[in-house]
Amino acid sequence: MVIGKDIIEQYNKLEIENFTTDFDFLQNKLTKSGTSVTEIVNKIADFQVAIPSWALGAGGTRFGRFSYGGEPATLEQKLDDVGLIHALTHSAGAVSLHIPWDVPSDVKAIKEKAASHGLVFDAMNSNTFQDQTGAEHSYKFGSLNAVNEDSRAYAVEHNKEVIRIGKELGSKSLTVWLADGASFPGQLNFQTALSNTEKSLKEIYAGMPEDWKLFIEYKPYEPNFYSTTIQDWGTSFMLANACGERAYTLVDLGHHLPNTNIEQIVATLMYKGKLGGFHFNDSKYGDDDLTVGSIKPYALFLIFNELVYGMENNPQNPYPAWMIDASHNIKDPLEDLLQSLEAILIAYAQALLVDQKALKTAQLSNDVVGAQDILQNAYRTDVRPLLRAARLQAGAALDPIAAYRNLRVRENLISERGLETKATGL
Ligand SMILES: [Mn+2]
Repeated sequence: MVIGKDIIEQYNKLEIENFTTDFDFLQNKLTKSGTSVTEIVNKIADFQVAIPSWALGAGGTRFGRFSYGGEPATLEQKLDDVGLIHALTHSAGAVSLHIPWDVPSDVKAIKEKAASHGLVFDAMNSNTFQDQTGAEHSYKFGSLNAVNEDSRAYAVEHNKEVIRIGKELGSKSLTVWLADGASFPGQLNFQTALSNTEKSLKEIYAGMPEDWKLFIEYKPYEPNFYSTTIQDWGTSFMLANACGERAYTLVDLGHHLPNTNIEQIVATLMYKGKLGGFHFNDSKYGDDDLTVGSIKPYALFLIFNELVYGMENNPQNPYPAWMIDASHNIKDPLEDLLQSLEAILIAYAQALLVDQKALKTAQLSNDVVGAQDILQNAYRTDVRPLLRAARLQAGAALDPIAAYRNLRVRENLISERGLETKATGL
C-alpha cells in the first residue's frame, strides 16, 4: 500500500478549517511575544527521526508475544511501512537496520525501494546479544567482553560485516549495544571485562570508513541482572574517548535507573562534544520501551530543552542521530510510531519556544521562580498547530492517526500480507 499526496490532500481538506482557527490563534500569540513562527515551523519540518526496522511488528515480553496482522515479513515490506509513516508525517525520513535480521539480498533494489519512499539509511545496528542458527561461537557469556577469545573475535568480525553492509547502503554510522555483563557476583572480573570491551571496540572503530561514526550505547541492567559492562554514560564516554574522535555516546531514554536526570547527562555529553545518538521511548519502571511521551512528557521536554540548547551552543557536538527505540506489545505498531513521532515533535517545538535570553537573565540573577516559569510557559503551550502547519506545508497529513484510520491502512496491510505474518527478529 502506498499513500499518495493527492489522497492526503483530500483528508486535509476535512480538517483545514479547524486547523486554520487554531493556528491563527497561536501564531498571533507567539508573534506578539517576538517568536518567529515560520522559523519554528521550518525547524519542525526539518526534524527527521529514524524508524528501526524491528519496530514495525509487534514486540513482546519474556512472557510472550501477541502478533499483529499484516506485519512486514521482508525488508522490502518494512521499508514500505516506514514509507507509510513518512508519507503521513514527513518526519520519519530514515530507517535504521538491524543485522542479521535485515540483511539485504539485493542491495540495489533495497536502495531504490528506500529512495522511492524518500528514506535514507541511518545508523546500522549490530547484534551480539543472541546466537544465530549455525553460529560458530557463542555469546552466552559475553561478546566484546568475553573471556573466550574466539567469541570476542567472532563478535568483532560481525560488527565489521555490519559496517560492510551499511557502506553499500549509504549508512554512515554503527550503533553498538552490548548485553555483555554478569548475572551473578564473581562471574566475571570487572576490569578484564572492561579491558576486553575496550580492545574489541577499538578494533571495530579501526574497521570503520573515515567518514563513519561509532555510537556506544549503555544500559544499567538486563538481560544480565548483576552487572552490565557498559552500564552508564560515564563508561560509554570513557570508551568513546579511548576509541577516538568519531566515537560517541548514545543515550537511550529507557537505559537509566529510575529518576536519573537524563537532561543533565545530555548537557554534559554535548558540552564535551560526545553525544552522537539518541533513542526515544518512555518508561515507568525500567527499560519499558513504551510510547514516547506516554508516561513522562515533562521529562522529555526538559531533555529537549538541553538538546536544543546544545544544538545551538555546542558546535563541538555533531548533529545527533535520532531514533525511536520502543516495543509495541499491544498497540498497532504503526499507530504507536505515529504517536511517538507526535510526542517527540511536541517536546521539540516546546523546547524551541523557551525564551533562552530571558532564562539566562533569570539564571544570572538567581531568579529561581522566574526560571521555572519560563520553562513551564513553553511546556504548557499547545504547540500542536505548529506541527500540523509543518506537515501541511510538506504535503503530509494534518492528523496522521485519523488519516491512517480513515484510509484503513492496517486492514489493507492485512489483506495484502495476511494475518499470520511475522516480522523477522521478533
Ligand atoms: Mn536503544
